Amino acid sequence: MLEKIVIANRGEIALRIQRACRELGIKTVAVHSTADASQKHVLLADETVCIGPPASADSYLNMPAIISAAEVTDSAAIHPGYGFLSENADFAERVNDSGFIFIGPPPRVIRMMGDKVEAIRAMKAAGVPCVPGSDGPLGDDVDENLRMARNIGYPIIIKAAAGGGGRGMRVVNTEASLTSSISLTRSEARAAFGDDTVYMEKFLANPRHIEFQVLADQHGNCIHLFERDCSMQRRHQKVIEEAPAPGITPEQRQRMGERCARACREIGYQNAGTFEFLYEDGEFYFIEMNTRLQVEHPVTELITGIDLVKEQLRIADNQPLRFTQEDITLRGHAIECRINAEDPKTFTPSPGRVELWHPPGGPGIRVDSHLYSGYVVPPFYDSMIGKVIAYGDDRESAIARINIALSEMVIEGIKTNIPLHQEICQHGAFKSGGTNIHYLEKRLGI
Ligand code: MV4
Repeated sequence: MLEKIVIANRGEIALRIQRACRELGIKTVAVHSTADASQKHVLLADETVCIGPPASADSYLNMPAIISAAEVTDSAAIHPGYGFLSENADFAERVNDSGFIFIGPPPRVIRMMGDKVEAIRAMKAAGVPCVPGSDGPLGDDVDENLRMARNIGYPIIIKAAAGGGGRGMRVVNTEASLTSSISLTRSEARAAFGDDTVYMEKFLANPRHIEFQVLADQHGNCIHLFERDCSMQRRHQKVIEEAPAPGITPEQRQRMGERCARACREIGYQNAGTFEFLYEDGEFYFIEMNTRLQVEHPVTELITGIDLVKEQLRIADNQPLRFTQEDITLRGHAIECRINAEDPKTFTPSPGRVELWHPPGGPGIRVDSHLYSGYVVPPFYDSMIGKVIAYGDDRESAIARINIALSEMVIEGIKTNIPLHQEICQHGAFKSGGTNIHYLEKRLGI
């Protein structure tokens, strides 16, 4: 097994990765900014290295500083967590070229999935259903683009190949605005990503966001771990996730899961990954692949009993998967609420000192958080301060448990979105399942 690794992240996920390392007997090196010296995982680490000032660009995105930390601590590998450098193919390559293991897929695959046109091309070739669209980059031939959009049917959406996660997209409702919309999206993509490649898709009006988890080792074994529903979002930030997705039949689950696992084999995928789909009128449409561990991975862990981070570490250590697809079974239901340090009404960040922290507990409750009483939430990073995850025999009992947990937990000193979670989790539309991506912004009117 790997002897020692660098955790190139902060907050709850750094602590989560550290716990997995402890279970496997792996020593941990916490790299942190000057603002994060008192983070829980830093205090608990075997070794710590300060990698720069508070701004992410100078610390958690500082590739030479992180790789130097691996060198001076004689670490074997680097776990990037999520966000920051986790999907940066250049970073993964530099980690490998410096003689360390990047705990994630090979740089080539990260790069391929980072280009959404390439990702769709690969998935289509592997038999994964995609949204009807241009199946490649748009050219500058105005008539050709008009013809293509008319064939697909309006509304359509123009997306930047280098975008993703909601960045660099524009919906086009009528032919009259197509050409100017393509030009605008191109300019924005050039400015934002340094790449003006754009493509076209049929715009789905009221889809759900459903994603499949996969694990692939370095020996060609790939499995799926069912799906999550992440439709409860606001401005492309997920708020609540659950597994399995309400209303998906065992047959649909197995069919799509197996297609994802097969696609992994075909593209040479390794480590943990997620296939993102839009789901509308009973059909799945692939949109993007995330080549990292995700925030919402615990809901999958709870319904499968598999520790995804420990599996990531074993895969990085070149061990074959310890289970086949037939060994993976789905049991019960799990719901995760992301707790943010923010005003529950205005969504403005609310950093500051946590005067009191009383986590919820009891049967079926998991809390992934780096909070402690006296911890100061810094203003420099993402406002997520933890996740509360409830497991139950079925969706109804998971909802009952998440509501109890939300009413039990106490965070004083800063504002949090707990009241928002309570509103959602007591709302009839959520309780009946199958809300779509517009629910929070439209139905709940926020
Ligand atoms: C779409 C779409 C409708 N039709 N593509 C937004 C994030 C990025 N991952 C893809 N996104 C969308 N792509 C087609 N063809 C609607 C969205 C979308 C969305 C998707 C998932 C979760 C939340 C969303 C919120 C707004 C729009």
